[in-house]
Amino acid sequence: MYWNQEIECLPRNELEKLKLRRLKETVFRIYSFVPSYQAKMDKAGISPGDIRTLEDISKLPFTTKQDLRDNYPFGLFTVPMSDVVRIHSSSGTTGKPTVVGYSRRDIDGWADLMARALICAGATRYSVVQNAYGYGLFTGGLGVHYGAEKIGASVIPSSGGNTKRQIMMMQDFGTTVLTCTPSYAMYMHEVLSEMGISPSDLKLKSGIFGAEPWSEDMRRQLEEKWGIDAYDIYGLSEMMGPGVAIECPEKVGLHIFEDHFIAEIIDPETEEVLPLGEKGELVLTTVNKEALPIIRYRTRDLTSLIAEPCPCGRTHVRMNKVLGRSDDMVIIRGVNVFPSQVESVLLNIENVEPYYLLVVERKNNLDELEVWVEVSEKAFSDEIRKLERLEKQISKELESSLGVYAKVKLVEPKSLQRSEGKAKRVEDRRVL
Ligand code: DLL
Repeated sequence: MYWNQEIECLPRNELEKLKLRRLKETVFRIYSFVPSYQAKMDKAGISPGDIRTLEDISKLPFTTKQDLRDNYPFGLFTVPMSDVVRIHSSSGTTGKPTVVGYSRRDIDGWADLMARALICAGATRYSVVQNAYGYGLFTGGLGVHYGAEKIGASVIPSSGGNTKRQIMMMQDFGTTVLTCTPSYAMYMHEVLSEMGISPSDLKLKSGIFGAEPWSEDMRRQLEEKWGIDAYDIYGLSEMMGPGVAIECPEKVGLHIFEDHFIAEIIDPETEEVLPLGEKGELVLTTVNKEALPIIRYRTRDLTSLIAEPCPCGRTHVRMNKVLGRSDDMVIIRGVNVFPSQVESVLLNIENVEPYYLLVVERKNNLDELEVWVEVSEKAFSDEIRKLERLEKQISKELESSLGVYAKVKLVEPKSLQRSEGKAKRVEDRRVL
């Protein structure tokens, strides 16, 4: 049930002491080795010695993605390159990619965290883990891989793509745990059905899905379609990769591994720290990283923290499912809309498939949202009148849930692009 019960169930007061000790060390380390962060601290009039309590963290300056870009590629590392044993990098769709580095100790620590995460989500040494997160510069593949090996599971490093072969391996190798993005798990199920295979012919018991936002409704559909338990795993390259937080079988919030990361929630506008339980932007600090420690990283992910103890016995704070990234949020006539909200509405409507795209355009200086929705084969063969009725129904339900009008465009079954990794949910056609 636990990989490291002592740490995971550490009484809060001891956990706080451990966090404070490690925070002080981290601040000292960065101040000594990272000139750009030292300059920021000097400018804010704060020195490492000013961190005396955990609350003092709020005095420290933030780190943003821009800081990583400004220091591209290795400017924030606190060890010489001879001590760096691994590099990962984001795809960098805009501007320079962000580059992260790991020392031997970091890689061991990450493997240990991922071992804790996988066990937390019910995997064991008897599991056959098919790891369909991409291997390569993306942290998903190798991150999960090391943790799964560490717990002694049998790992199939299938990586993303080649979906028919994935399913063949699932059948032939007796996969019990599938790890991939939720959108890829959905697509895999579509291919499984096309191949005429029933999930009951497989040994699959659970899925550990993350790397992109997904709604509770998506969880319900994945669990029903596959006949599995679906767990949410969260992480980001800047902190390490997957394994920052994960759900336990209670499935109410993701435990943040606080002996490695300190979490705060801030108001993204005012940058004020919000009281526990309030919704805002997640800010994370690494307190056990060697090569690339990062203080108060603005994740841009919106969520809230849950302080109540969890029945599973873990004492570490939980975070709610991430609503979305502020980068994916579209503002339509002043109303903030996240793809995951649209997803929740769509997945509760009959004859709608779990594939959709938000298209944003600017017409006459006004932003307009169009939601492209795939309909089921059955609905598609219906008469036009019925399709029009469905379109109106979706539009009405979207409006009542989002608080803003969105035009709905029904599209043919299987016409929207399928995802083998992170799904693209927003197409921004505005020329700004
Ligand atoms: O996506 C690491 C990862 C790999 C996590 C595999 C889980 C599983 P990045 O590519 O750096 O790292 O992207 C990080 O993805 O800031 C979130 O916006 C989003 N994200 C990751 N996990 C979740 C999740 C990996 N469970 C960015 N729910 C983060 C919602 C998630 N969003």
